[in-house]
Formats: sequence, C-alpha cells, structure tokens
Amino acid sequence: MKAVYRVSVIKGDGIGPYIVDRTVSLLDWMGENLGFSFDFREAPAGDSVQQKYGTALPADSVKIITGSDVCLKGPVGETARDVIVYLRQKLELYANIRPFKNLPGVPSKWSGVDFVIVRENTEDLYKSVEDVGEDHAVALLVITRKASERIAKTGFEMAALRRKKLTVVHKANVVIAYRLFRNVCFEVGKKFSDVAVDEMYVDNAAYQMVLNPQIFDVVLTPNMFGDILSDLAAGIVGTIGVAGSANVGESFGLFEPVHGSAPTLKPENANPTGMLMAAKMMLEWLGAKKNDSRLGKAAQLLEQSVFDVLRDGKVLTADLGGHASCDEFVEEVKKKAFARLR
Ligand code: GGG
Repeated sequence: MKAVYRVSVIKGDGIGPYIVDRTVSLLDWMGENLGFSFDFREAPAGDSVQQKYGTALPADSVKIITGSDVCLKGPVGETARDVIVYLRQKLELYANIRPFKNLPGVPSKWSGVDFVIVRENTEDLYKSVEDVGEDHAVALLVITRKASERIAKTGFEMAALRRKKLTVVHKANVVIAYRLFRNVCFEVGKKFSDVAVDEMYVDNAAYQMVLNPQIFDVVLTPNMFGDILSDLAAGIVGTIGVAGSANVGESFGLFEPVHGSAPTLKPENANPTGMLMAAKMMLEWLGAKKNDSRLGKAAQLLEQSVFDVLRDGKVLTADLGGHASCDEFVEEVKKKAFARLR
C-alpha cells in the first residue's frame, strides 16, 4: 500500500509562500515517482496572520502541526518569537541542526568547509522571559542541566558519526551562567572517548570561523550564539540562500531554511535552495522515523539534483551570480531528478 505522510506546512512571510509552494510541488512529484505521498495541511502563521487575526500562531495552526508527522516551515518575518521560538519550546524541539558545507558551484572564499552547528534550541536568552519598560529592559538567560545534557548528547553522537571532533562554544568567562552549559557538555563528552573535544569563547569562535573554518567539525552552542554563528557560517559557504536546518526533539521535527523572509526580495527571484535543503533534511528524518527507505532515497535524489544544477552553473538565481528565476531553478532541479531516475 502507498504510504501517506501528514506534513503540516507553515508558508511564512516575504519569499516564504513562494519557495514553500514550489518545494511542496517538488515533494509531491518525488512521491509520485518513488511510491509515497504527502497529505500537506497548511498551518497559517507569521506576520500576515498576525495582521489578519491578531495572533501570529492561531491555536488551530498549533493543532494542525501537532496532528502531523512532521512540519515544513518557510521563513517568518517579525513574528519569529511568537512562531518558531514558541514552537521550539512547546514541542521540545531541543536540537537545532545547521550543516554548513561548500556546495558544488557555489563560490566561496574558503574550500574544504564542512561543519555542523548544533544549537541548543529551547532556552538561553531565547527563553522569552523578558520585561521591557520605558527606561529599562530585562531578559532572563536560562541554562539548565537537562537542556544542556540533551543537546550535548546530540552533538557528541553526531561528532561520533563524523570526523570525531567537537568544539563547545560559550562565554563562561564573562557570563557565568554559561559555566553550567560548558561543564555539562564536558561531562557528557566523557562518555564519547573517541571524540576529541575542545572549547572556545564565542568571540574567538567567530574569529576562527572566518580565518580557519576547516578546523571545525561539530560546533556545540547555546541558543543565541548558535543563531549568530549560523549567519557567519552561511557567509563562509557563500550565501545564506543555500542553508537548510532541522529543529528536532524526541518525536517531532520541524524543518526550515536558515535564512529569513527577505522582505525586500521579489519572491520570483528567490533562491529556493535553503528551503529544498530543509525539505531534504525532513525526508531523511521522516524516513528514519518511519523506517521507510523510499524517503531516504528521495532525500538523496533531491540533494543530488540540486547539486547537479549548482555544479552545471547554467540555471542559477541572482545571489549565485545567475539570472534564473526561482521557477526556472526548481524546474531544472526536477529535470535533473528525472534524469537520475531514468
Ligand atoms: N538572518 C537569518 C534569519 O533571519 N533567520 C531567521 C531567524 O532568525 N529565525 C529565528 C531563529 O532561528 O532563532
């Protein structure tokens, strides 16, 4: 029997709806060709939803998301705190996984870059415990043993499957709350004797990432530093337009591009690669969860077809130095996928 997977979809703002629609139709096409299908359910959320209904994430949308197998999310604008930050905490999506690697055909000042930022996703300054007045504002920075342990375990497990190196990033010399994060990471690391672990203050990590990005394998960070280093890392591999990410917990996953909603960019000119890479990560995660190798095959096919287009360099969006529209890029990915399926 044909497997049907329920995917909740947040289209988001700016370029979001445009790149999400194209990603969804490509996923439909892949399912038709590989023997599975998706039941896509839109979960409205974001700035436009806030304007229309007075809330950026209506309860009905949360119900659609929690009733699905997985969530695919486009970028949200100014309401990120009420949408993605809220969902990460509510659904305990404690690990934000952001891979950064030189991609074929994508110009970068560096070569040999291949690392993953493993970002704690539920606390730190993102806890949303804040008090903002006329003359002063306070934000609580929360670090717990539980959250530090589970993200450290995720980071070390990933390092064990990669080049076996992990860097704990913090600022424990100045903000002593980060000592707990740092110490727990090292405690967890004792169980992974084959992984070499070191540590860096976040300012030095930013400096080293620019000078020497090849030294990193897994970069384990608290929430806020992971967000900031992600944009730096995206710049290192050439453009934030190509980076996908996963927000995962024990039983649910939400997948989104690293980039924002790019409100000044015409959606027709957007680079859909980051969104497609998020979809690829979604297929991998769902395939492993449902033990369905067809989804794993689709993930590989999607990634290889995008790489084929990038490597060819003939149909590229403006951020990659080309003149192609988002539609032309996606059509080319489909052609490459079709050729690989024959
Ligand atoms: N600068 C990239 C961007 O805007 N990303 C979206 C974003 O910041 N989302 C919130 C988050 O990941 O914490």
